[in-house]
Amino acid sequence: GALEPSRDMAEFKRVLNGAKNIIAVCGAGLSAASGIPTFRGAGGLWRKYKAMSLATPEAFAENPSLVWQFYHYRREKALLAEPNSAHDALAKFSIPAIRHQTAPAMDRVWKAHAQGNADADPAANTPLLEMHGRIFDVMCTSNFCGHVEYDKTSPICEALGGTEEAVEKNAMDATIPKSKLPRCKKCNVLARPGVVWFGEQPINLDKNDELVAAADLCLVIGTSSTVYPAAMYAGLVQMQGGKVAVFNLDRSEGDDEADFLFLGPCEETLPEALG
Ligand code: BJW
Ligand code: ZN
Repeated sequence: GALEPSRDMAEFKRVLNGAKNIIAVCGAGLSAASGIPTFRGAGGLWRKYKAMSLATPEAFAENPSLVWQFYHYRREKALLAEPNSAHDALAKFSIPAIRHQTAPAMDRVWKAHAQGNADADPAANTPLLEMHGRIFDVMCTSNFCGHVEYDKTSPICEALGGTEEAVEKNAMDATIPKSKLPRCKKCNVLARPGVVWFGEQPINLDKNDELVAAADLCLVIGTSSTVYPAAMYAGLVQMQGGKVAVFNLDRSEGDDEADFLFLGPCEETLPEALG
């Protein structure tokens, strides 16, 4: 719009209280305060490493050892993470909105998410749709098998153990033979991280579309809004007359179109906004 987004918290709370269907598009910035590096932006992983050389199926086919080294490093980081106050604020806020599920259960789902933990049954009535997969899922590369297993083993395989130090020093060097990389526990074919890479189809798109179509308020939290189709959701909500509120450390793609813009660490702004 022609207007600058509002930074009026009281006005945002009025909109929040009046909203019937609220969705949140959450990016890597949500977990920055938990010590998990973001992709882009200050301190982002892809300042050091070329995104396209690691997060594509082609990169994995070319050099599975290098790609596994990168994911092993990030798995180890995620294992150390604890939920931060932005996760807590979302958990507390979503509890009354969820039917058929007890409050402590929802709290667990969000906490589990923060820790990349699948203790929560993915088939349960969870409000969380992890559209780019989960870092602890290990997936078979055979189309005939397709077995996916949630696996927090540290290290994920013996050969990768200790290689995270080289990643930290920006000297990724893995030349581990395929036979020593993680293998499918069902058919023993080479396994890959169970995440969604560029060019692959995001998970739960139909469910996402349904939620977006019904939403009258979209919170956009800690995302650079550069990756599609996720980056599209806020605009779609606005096109159907809904409001958009962005919570980001810095200015981000398209945030000048938002109705509300709260700049700063979301672990500070979200508890205030949702509390
Ligand atoms: C804080 C903070 C704090 C920091 N508080 N804030 C042109 C147009 C449209 C689409 C395309 C196009 N060209 C190519 C495409 C498609 C492509 C795409 O979007 N490319 C763009 C780069 C242009 N998209 C795809 O390929 C997707 N698939 C697809 O489109 O399939 C088509 C299809 C549809 C239907 C059927 C069949 C096919 C797949 C995208 C997969 C993305 N995968 C990754 C990796 C996941 C695995 C892993 O973990 O490694 O997903 S990439 C990476 O980026 C990850 C993220 O989910 C995603 C978005 O990043 P995010 O979350 O926004 O993080 P950052 O780091 O970018 O931003 C962090 C933000 O937080 C910053 O703004 C900070 O300021 C902020 N922040 N600390 C608040 N404390
Ligand atoms: Zn298999």
